[in-house]
Amino acid sequence: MAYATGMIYCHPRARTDLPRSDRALSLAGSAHVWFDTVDGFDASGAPVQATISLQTLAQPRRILPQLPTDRPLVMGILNVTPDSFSDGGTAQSVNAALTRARDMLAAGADILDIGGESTRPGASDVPPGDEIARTAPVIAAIRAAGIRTPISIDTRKALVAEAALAAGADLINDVSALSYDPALGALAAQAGVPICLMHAKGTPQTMQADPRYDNVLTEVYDALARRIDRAAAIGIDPSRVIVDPGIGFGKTMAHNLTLLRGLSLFQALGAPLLLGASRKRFIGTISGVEDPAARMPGSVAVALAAAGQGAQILRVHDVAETVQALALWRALTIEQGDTA
Ligand code: HH2
Repeated sequence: MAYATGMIYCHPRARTDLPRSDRALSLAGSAHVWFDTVDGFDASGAPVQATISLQTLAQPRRILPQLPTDRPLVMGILNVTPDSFSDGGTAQSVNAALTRARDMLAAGADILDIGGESTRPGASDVPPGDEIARTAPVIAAIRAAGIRTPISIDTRKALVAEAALAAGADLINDVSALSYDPALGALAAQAGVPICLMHAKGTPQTMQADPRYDNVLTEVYDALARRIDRAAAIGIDPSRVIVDPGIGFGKTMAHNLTLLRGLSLFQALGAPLLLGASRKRFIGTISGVEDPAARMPGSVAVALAAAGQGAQILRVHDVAETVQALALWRALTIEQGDTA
């Protein structure tokens, strides 16, 4: 179903090839990704004139004052859970988590995403008290160690986010896009921190039970547009919202691939775009690699593809490998200068 009657989708065609055309504009302030064509289409898929201002597509997406806007940022995943699908149980003590944080920062992570509840398919809810006991001490320890790097709290719950912000977190990452805990939106509005709204169809318990869409790209786009409106109605400044199509959350492999191929459409929402595909099941299915921890090469390939579509934040487990790949991608896609 389309977001609104007469909805027109405006899809900037992201490119990184050189030289750029005379009409090239940088996509969302990127030094690497450009466009000179915006394809407009309506809910039936019929081509129409694009209506979006080029300024909206070209403007940089500022997430926090200390973070650059002209290149993809790497968000390192730090799960302090016993059961996350690929790294569960590997950073359960505060000391182990602090060591992992230091390693990811030394490897070049721009943001740390700390989570105390697995949202893998079939996972069950963790009581807020347990989630706080897992995450807040780790955030406090990172700050006590003098580390100032932005920290995101990966939670659906206001109490957990509140404790994390008090311990020194800077942004909220909500995989339910404000649909799980009614109090989370008010907290984000009052704290004035950036919040990532991720698309999911269903809950972790149900989401992989035969998810269906008529058109996954426009339906996820419409849902995110509605979430941005709802966040604004709660009092969240639209410039604080980050969007994420939610790879693997109520999506088949074909859905994930369609979203990745069309990812630059989401730039028309005017918000920074986060992508989390790291080690997910479709990477294992396509590559034939069963062990999630061994899916680094495929994950890096997807991260580079997302970077090429202008994604502003790449949420990854393998920080060093992703940073290295992006360094080369950046050298090869910059219009001027070289790295000599
Ligand atoms: N994926 C996971 C968790 N949080 N947040 C955003 N914004 N986007 C994602 O794609 C995303 C996310 C699931 O991955 P992981 O944290 O590795 O596993 P688990 O949920 O089992 O802890």
